[in-house]
Amino acid sequence: AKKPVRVTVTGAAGQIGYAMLYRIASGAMLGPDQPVILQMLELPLEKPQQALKGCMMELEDCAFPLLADMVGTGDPKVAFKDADYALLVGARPRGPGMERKDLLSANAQIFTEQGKAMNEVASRDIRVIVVGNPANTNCYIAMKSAPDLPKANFTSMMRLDHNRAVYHLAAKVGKTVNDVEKMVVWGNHSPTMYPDIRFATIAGQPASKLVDEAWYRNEYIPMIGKRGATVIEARGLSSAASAANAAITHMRDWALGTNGKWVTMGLPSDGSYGIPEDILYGVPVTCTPGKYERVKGLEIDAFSREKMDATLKELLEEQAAVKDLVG
Ligand code: NAX
Repeated sequence: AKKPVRVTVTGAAGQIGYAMLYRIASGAMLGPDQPVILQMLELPLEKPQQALKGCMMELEDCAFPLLADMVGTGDPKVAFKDADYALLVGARPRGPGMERKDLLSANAQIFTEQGKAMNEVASRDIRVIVVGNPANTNCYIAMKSAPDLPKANFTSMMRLDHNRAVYHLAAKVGKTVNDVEKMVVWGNHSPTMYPDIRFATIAGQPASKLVDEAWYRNEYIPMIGKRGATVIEARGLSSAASAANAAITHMRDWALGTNGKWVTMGLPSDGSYGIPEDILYGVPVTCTPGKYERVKGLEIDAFSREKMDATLKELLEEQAAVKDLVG
């Protein structure tokens, strides 16, 4: 049998955490033959710690064969100890009257602390996905706070945006998600993201020939960008099951590979596509087990450049707002 790996989940008792823990413990993330040890972090306050205990009772009661052990804690140094994978979901939500800058700085503190804890106690090749918003900038902060860990191991979640983009493109032409290849969602996890279908195919046909350009520009792009808000309107709560699923598939693809299929990850930029180095930005990748590789050399036309620069501008503004708090 394989040796268990340690998986940290922060914000474990929140709604995404609750939709995520049981799937990780069932093998949905790392495969049906990989035992896991769940290391769950919640705020060190009575209510969230109590809720976390409840989640752990349910994990016990699932009797998952792959769940080798579990830890629940309010201390990041316990949660990240020797961790091989970390899903950073917990973040400070925007409260009433809170300015964008306050939100960024509250999160900068959380992700500085967690980055430092990982730097100190995690496995030297811990693989990290940041889900908590603003995900790309939070990931940037964690990465900068963990200088002894490989930068390339810090990623942010663009996969929910990617999955939304795939589904709605397939649905438009009456096909299924299985028919869609080579989707890209560039940039920030925010309404400025740019779902780019120029390389996409649907059942082997170029997507841009199958859908109307005006629909793509005027309806599809804004619909994908605002999908999170549309779910909130309907459900009264933000996306949780789909967000947990996106994080799990992001990690699964990274750990087990994509067999040549393109997926979108937020990665620290290597300078390609005109994105300044280290900015966390959604780009297309393929994965082989344990390793992602950027899809390189894609042509960027004028429309795309404008869209990619607009979402970059927002990321640069976020970065500027937290500059003094980093590193
Ligand atoms: P919830 O408020 O239900 O859960 C968050 C949990 O995190 C709470 O239980 C809270 O106690 C805990 N927490 C807060 N600060 C913490 C800290 N410093 N250490 C440990 N735990 C902490 O939110 P939920 O709906 O689960 O969403 C979590 C985050 O995901 C939010 O920031 C949300 O904006 C973000 N999302 C990101 C998405 C993406 O695509 N990148 C999509 C979905 C989601 O909106």
